[in-house]
Amino acid sequence: MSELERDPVFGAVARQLCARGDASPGCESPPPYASVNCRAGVVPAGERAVLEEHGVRLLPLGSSTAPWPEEFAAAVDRERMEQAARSSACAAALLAASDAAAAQRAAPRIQGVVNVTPDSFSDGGRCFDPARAIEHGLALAAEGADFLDVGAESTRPGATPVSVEEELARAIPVVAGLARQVAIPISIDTTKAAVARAALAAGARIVNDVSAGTQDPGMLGVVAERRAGYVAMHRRGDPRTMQTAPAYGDVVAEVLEFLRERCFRALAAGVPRETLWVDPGIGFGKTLAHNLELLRRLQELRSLGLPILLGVSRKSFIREITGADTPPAGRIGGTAAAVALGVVGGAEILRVHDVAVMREAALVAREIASC
Ligand code: PMM
Repeated sequence: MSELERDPVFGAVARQLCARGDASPGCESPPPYASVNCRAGVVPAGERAVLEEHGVRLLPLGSSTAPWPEEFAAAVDRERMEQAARSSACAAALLAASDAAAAQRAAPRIQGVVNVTPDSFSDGGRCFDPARAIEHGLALAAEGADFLDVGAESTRPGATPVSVEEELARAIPVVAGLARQVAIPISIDTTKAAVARAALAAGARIVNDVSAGTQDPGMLGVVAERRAGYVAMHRRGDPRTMQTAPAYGDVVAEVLEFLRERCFRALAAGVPRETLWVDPGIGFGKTLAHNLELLRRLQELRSLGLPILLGVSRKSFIREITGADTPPAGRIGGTAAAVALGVVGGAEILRVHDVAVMREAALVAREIASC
């Protein structure tokens, strides 16, 4: 058994979590009766008995056709599961995964982007001046953003890295200024532990790390120590190299495996599971075909049982589809389409530049999808 499979959350149960309310004729347990698909041997016999006693039936992997954890969340009897969780680690893990799945049914949340860079592709340095960046963040909050994401190093393909000193000088006054004036949580978009630490001290509450901890070995420790939220995003290579002929066998499986491994590392470093989000990293080391495949099969990432953050806003895959030479700020229709389908695919947090419009798109998509 791998290290991951032994982990109570990502392992035996949540990894295979793939459940449905059981409507089979002849089922004697009182409804609701929830089934979980589980590979043979991963749940110890003693735990299996406790689960069955409390209304959860373990089925062999592949014997159920309804694959998503929220169906388990809807079918499970919470009170009985809480009882089971007292004597079964598997039941506790299932309950945690089921809660995460239930949270995913809640309204999508919008993260507004504040780039304090001279060279971001999406807004071309509009907010490089700290006072303008703060003003922009306040405007996004007024438009209804649930979070603000402050970034001071461009991640666009070909971007040159900036030093820690430069990134601190750009980001910290903006984080501090916004934290004094808005009640919504602020995330710092950085791959550097020193920047994350300073931003958390200045009032940020979440670290958005597009390298998922692969760039700076100190990052996960800082996040755990400060009990901050953490976004682990998938990317291949770094901004200088990532668009040089990216290749995958199965892009979704590879992104999923990467995120699973990175989240496991975050958990091992002491980052609480409740504060982890995952992100497939649209446009980061991916061709148009890879981006489309990830968006089409986004729901497969839900098997991690963690909220999915999706960043599609104004990205160049939209231009590649439309062929229109519109500047990034004009890609609103394409962004709204991708946001709407992302919500249907299970994205819970949408990272966008145009908060009010995308909030509307996300809410309408959510409502239609949950009918
Ligand atoms: N995209 C950009 C920057 N940071 N962070 C996350 N988690 N996900 C993304 O997709 C993402 C990101 C690049 O876009 P920008 O230049 O508009 O910030």
